[in-house]
Amino acid sequence: MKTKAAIAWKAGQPLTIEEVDLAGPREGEVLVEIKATGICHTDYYTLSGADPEGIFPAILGHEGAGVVVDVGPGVKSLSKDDHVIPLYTPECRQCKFCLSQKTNLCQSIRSTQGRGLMPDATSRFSIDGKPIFHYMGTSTFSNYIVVPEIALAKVRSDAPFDKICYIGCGVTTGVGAVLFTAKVEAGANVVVFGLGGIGLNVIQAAKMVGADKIIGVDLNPAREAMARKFGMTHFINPSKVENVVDTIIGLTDGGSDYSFECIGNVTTMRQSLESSHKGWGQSIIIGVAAAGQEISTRPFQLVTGRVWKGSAFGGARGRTDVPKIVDWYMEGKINIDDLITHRLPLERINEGFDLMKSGESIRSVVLY
Ligand code: NAD
Ligand code: AHE
Ligand code: ZN
Repeated sequence: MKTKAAIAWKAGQPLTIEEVDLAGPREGEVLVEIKATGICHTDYYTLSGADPEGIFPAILGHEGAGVVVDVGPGVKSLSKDDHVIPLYTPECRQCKFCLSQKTNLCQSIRSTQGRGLMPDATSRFSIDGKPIFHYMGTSTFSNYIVVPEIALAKVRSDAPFDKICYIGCGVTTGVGAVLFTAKVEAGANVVVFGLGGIGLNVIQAAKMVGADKIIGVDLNPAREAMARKFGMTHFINPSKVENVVDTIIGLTDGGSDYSFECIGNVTTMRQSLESSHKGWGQSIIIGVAAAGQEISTRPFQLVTGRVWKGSAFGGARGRTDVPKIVDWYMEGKINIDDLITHRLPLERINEGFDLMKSGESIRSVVLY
């Protein structure tokens, strides 16, 4: 069949809208019509050329929601008309990682996914017979996609696609990092570096679990008002204070209990650790840093009890946890609507990237 998609032909170039050939679902695969997709900073990161796994030409996008159109042989858990959210972190429930119950990082299809291919090492997308690569196993900047059954969360059918698409990455990443990775407890002091599409979700989850101080750090002063609305109690603009680490330590009687880096900058990653409380403070790295970047600190920071941890997709097991997060949204427990600041047709997707770069948008959602 044909599908309309935004193609990334080369790093650093705007996407172009084209008609693409899409081959049907094979064994264990599902054809999905994407109804809406968010634009995450990670899409921009890969398009910029900074992603060591970035390959071109590709169809980017990993924050979508849609409807099952057809299923391939052997698919048992999904059928036509089911509402789904594609998962860049699948959940096979069979690999060593899934069975460990210690991580959400299912590895059953990770190596082909990282090479822009389906699990059988081929692409379903092509133009004039030449393959176009998939991205993060999802490629939600295409109106129709083929994905493995294990990479789809089935969700309730009364949830609006234009809002729950954001649960496909940003909401789950931020909320999950608080609930599943850090397990923040009531009364804890929390610091959030970066108040964008991820950081604001960290803030709303910190408020939800009853954190005491919730300190936000961002260079963009326009982020303060929105962050306060979501539960931030103190704002630090790094350009307005002499030393961010000392300011946090001063506000928190010795350092944060939990600190979340939601920028992807190795300097703020270090600040996130070093402003954590001696003996127990945890710094959770969510931001994705460019190829070649490395983090550093004095090992004494770790010897004296601070912990550096990472979180991918909020530590969420997609098929199990994503439907619950959709329920939380529908029950009014989490606010998604106010974070979606812009809505665009696919034809204007490049404007969505511009709005992110200029700091004007929190999330732009593309509607098909
Ligand atoms: P975003 O662009 O919406 O937000 C980034 C925020 O950081 C902006 O508000 C910006 O003003 C602020 N900022 C930038 N440089 C800063 C600095 N030096 N000091 C203080 N503030 C600064 O991006 P997003 O969509 O929220 O994504 C944030 C990061 O999280 C990206 O690196 C993205 O790739 C990553 N990410 C990781 C996961 C994961 O699973 N680990 C999931 C989604 C996104
Ligand atoms: N290809 C990148 C990996 C970037 C990365 O860490 N991605 C996160 C999700 S970001 C979503 O917006 C992730 O899930 N990581 C775990 C994994 O297996 O990729 C790079 O830098 O190499
Ligand atoms: Zn993302």
